Amino acid sequence: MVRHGRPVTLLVEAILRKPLWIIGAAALLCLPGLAPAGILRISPDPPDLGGLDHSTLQTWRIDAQGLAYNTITSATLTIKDIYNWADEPNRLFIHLLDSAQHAGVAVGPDREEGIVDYYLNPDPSLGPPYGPANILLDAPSFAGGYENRVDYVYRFTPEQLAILQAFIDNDGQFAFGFDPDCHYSNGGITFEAATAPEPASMLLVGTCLLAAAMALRRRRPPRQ
Ligand SMILES: [Ca+2]
Ligand SMILES: [Ca+2]
Ligand SMILES: [Ca+2]
Repeated sequence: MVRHGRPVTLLVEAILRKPLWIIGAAALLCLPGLAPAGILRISPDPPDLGGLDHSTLQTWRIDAQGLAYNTITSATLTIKDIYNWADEPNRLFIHLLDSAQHAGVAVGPDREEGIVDYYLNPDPSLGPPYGPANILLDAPSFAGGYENRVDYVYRFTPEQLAILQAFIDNDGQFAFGFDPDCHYSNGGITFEAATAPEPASMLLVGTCLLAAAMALRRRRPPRQ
């Protein structure tokens, strides 16, 4: 039986010797190569960032070494069952940070009155220190009351994926910065990102497809 992982040349020879296995072998060899090279799925600890109260700021630093120097094709931030405690004007400012001083989750005080995005004019004395670069991803508002809870899903744009990639490539980590302005409750936060297949995987796919094509050609009876 031809096994995935043997030298490509041996695999090609095996396919050519046993053409009846072509379809099965091509599926075994090619399909794994088409799968994403890596997927990161992670939640903070605690999963709800300890609640998202108006008087607080949060940074969530993520070790994403596995995504470094790959091509990130998608990234999504999900907040489950989020709602505001009261029916009032509110904004949840969500920033993408190059890094943050503290690993994992750090919570600091937000002493600014009203709805003011801390990360646009950050003062380290007010909250958890952050990285040297950051961009605003989104600033959604949410309806008041548990009965109005929603699953918030934010998908990175291609431009934001490129920035995320740069933030990860420089030291293997990035962070989210949250400034909840007002009093939110949520059922858990998740970040998920996927990368494109590695060049080596694409080479394997190309090689095995070429081998299958050659074998099929050998099996074809000569024209009359
Ligand atoms: Ca706040
Ligand atoms: Ca604020
Ligand atoms: Ca970084």
